[in-house]
Amino acid sequence: MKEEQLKELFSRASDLLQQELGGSKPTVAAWGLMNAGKSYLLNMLTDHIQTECFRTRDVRETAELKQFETEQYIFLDTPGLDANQEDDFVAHQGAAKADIVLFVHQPQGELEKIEIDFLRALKTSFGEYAEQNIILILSKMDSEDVAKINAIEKRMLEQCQQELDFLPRCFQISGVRFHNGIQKNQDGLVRASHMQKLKAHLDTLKVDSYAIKVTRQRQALDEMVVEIEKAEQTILQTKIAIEKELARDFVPFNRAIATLGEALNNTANDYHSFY
Ligand SMILES: Nc1nc2c(ncn2[C@@H]2O[C@H](COP(=O)(O)OP(=O)(O)OP(=O)(O)O)[C@@H](O)[C@H]2O)c(=O)[nH]1
Ligand SMILES: [Mg+2]
Repeated sequence: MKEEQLKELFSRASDLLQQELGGSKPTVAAWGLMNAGKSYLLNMLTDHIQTECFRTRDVRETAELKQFETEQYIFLDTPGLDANQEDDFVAHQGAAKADIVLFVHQPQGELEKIEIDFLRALKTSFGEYAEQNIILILSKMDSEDVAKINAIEKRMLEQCQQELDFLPRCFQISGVRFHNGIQKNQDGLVRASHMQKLKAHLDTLKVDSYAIKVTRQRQALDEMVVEIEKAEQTILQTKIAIEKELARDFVPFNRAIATLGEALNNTANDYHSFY
């Protein structure tokens, strides 16, 4: 382990310990792969119909955390995950702050391995709150037929159960239908977007933000202790290796000294016997 890595570990630990645990409204973060529809979803959940609060686009758009506060919640947008550790750092920071995570998946097929890996870590960090506070969103449901959307949802839940032993709620959502429904005053479209179902579900959640944050902090600190112990082991092993190497390097030197000592003794003896 390099010195910077060790420093980063300690700075993360101290950030965690200093984290505010109470006081503000619960945070709902949208999290998921790039282009999944996170920002669009948050615009609809916060009733940004005419003007966007969270910028959306077809290419990677969100790079920073962005939030909007409503009466009940703070909604937090995060950059799309793409398995590139550096770029994902901000997204992980966002998820770490959340009390509720909307895990957004677009209907291109089942959950990808990387999504399952992200969900696994998220689930662990939420402890006993995982099943209630991590909500799967199958976005863009308008882009495929009903049978395909249902099949993808079924598969996603199967994957969660089989691979993560986890059965969260899943909502099929169409932000676009909600947007058009509100703009054109068409109740049918609004209903078919399922957005109100999701809003109603969020309203019923009794989020104990303090308890969740304490659980997540404890979990993160436990993981950090394991990392610090690993770092300690690496350092100890390096120390032993250096000591061994030093001892090895001293063998010829010690031998030379011993030979020299012997030679000096012999000379001294010769000298004494001479006189
Ligand atoms: N058909 C359809 N398209 C959608 C829907 N929601 C979002 N989109 C489109 O999907 C694209 C990506 O949407 P964003 O909300 O920007 O996706 P994101 O997950 O925030 O993307 P990043 O921030 O770049 O990771 C945009 O072109 C949206 O218009 C939806 O419900 N239906
Ligand atoms: Mg975005």
